[in-house]
Amino acid sequence: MSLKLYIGNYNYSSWSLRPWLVLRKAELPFETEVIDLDINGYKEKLFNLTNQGTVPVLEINGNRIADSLAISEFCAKAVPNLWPKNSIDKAEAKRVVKLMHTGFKSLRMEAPMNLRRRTTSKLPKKCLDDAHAMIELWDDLLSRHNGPFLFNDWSIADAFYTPAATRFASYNLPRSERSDTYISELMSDVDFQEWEGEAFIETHILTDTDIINL
Ligand SMILES: N[C@@H](CCC(=O)N[C@@H](CS)C(=O)NCC(=O)O)C(=O)O
Repeated sequence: MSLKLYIGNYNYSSWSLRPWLVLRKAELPFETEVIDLDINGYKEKLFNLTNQGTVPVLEINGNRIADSLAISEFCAKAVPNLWPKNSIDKAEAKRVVKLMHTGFKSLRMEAPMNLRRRTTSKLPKKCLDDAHAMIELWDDLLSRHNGPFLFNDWSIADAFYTPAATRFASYNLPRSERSDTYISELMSDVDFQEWEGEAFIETHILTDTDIINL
């Protein structure tokens, strides 16, 4: 099987990071191609890949699928154990992944992933409410599953919350001790560290994202 993952910029593209982590944990060999976002002609490039006009996109033997969740589901069909084994945990993991995929909008807008960023500036209340709700969700799952991950062993749920974890570090968001340990666990993951290393040396800058909450 020949796999190629088209991604956005390492520093900013949270949706790209998720399936990249899933492919890594699945140990499926894949090539990566970065598409610089928000520059002349970038949207055309994205629409040339799929009619969704976004990254990530996974090319499988010449066929392409867009969307972080669709790509993750493809990997979970190809390789066992990317979702929790227990069927109740699996159902709940899918619920919390969907929640991340569609929810926490203010946190996503007001505190976008920006791996090079460290700031202590004040964030809007809605964004802080989202962050608080995420910590409550993590604390509940971690206390019920005995950690270090949301469902004990690493799963797609942890891939979906890794970009969110980085926002707590970038924007100095309040968190419980238990969730702080979880954030450290995700951010010290060897695959995440490789991605972050790419972000640190990447030169493409999204000025509009960098000036949010300066
Ligand atoms: N629901 C999609 C969202 C993908 C998405 O919004 N990707 C961003 C990059 S992180 C993108 O392609 N932005 C370019 C644009 O919207 O013009 C997914 O899960 O993959």
